[in-house]
Amino acid sequence: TTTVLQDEEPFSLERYMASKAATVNEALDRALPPGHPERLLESMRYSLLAGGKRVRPMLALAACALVGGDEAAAEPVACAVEMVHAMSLVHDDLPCMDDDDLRRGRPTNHVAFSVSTALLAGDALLALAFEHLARGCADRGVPADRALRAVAELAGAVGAGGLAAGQVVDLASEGADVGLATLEYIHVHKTARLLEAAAVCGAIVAGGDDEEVEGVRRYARYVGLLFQVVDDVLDVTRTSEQLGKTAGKDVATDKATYPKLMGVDGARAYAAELVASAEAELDRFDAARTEPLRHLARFIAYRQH
Ligand code: GRG
Repeated sequence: TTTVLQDEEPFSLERYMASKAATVNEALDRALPPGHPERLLESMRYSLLAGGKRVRPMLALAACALVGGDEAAAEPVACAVEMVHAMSLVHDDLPCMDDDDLRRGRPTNHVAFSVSTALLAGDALLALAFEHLARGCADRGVPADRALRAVAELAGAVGAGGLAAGQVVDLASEGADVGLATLEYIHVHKTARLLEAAAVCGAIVAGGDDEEVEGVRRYARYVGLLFQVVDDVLDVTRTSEQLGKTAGKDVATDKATYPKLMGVDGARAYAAELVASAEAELDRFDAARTEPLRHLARFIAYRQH
């Protein structure tokens, strides 16, 4: 026998994220302009289309749906925030910044191409982000005032009050005795601000009111900090496991971290506080629409690696 009405399957974050990532990857592929100069476009594709969890696009789509919007309206936001994220990673890896050779398990952009190409590919991705956002909103009939607010929000997250601020303070803090306030400043600007812009812009293009938009902003900020606190705690756990295996070998720990500044238990307690605060922000919304964001916060809090 068949039943007409079936119980809905329980929510699976993994399935949800895989499906959003697939949608976004297709849209990103279409968003990259064809043509010349080939080397520049190849370098842009290299960093935009290979790997990445697509957490920021997912936040944009989920925040749009959260306030009752049609997810298609947030596609330009989802792509734009991922373009900004990709360019920030390309620039972050450059010799004048963190000087990294590997990213997502393969050579960094400037190693695979060249420093000058990587620099320009980053610049071009940043410009493309805003072009795609503005054009995409217009094409989808997103009201111009919403589109403009989204553009301003994203620009704010990138500039001297956002990623660039976080990076400059991070670079200046290398080897310095950094306190909790500076550590938090770096993470809020390097990580939380873009996550925030992703969610906020998703809610804005969907027509969320000010209260909804600010609730979404606080949720994303808590999640951004949570991400870093948990990362730091996992680093300690991993390091002590490694130390067990390679007894006597010292691991470089000159960087300020939450466990270092508040102890492992203190950092764990802070993470618990952050996930509770993030979830509390969702209580104002229609419960049926909060599932993806609720599960994302819990996943970030309780992940094991
Ligand atoms: C903004 C003009 C301009 C320049 C960039 C380099 C820089 C200034 C800022 C650094 C930004 C940076 C690298 C922040 C780290 C953010 C972070 C938490 C990265 C890891 O994000 P995941 O885990 O990565 O989402 P995947 O690989 O999954 O995409």
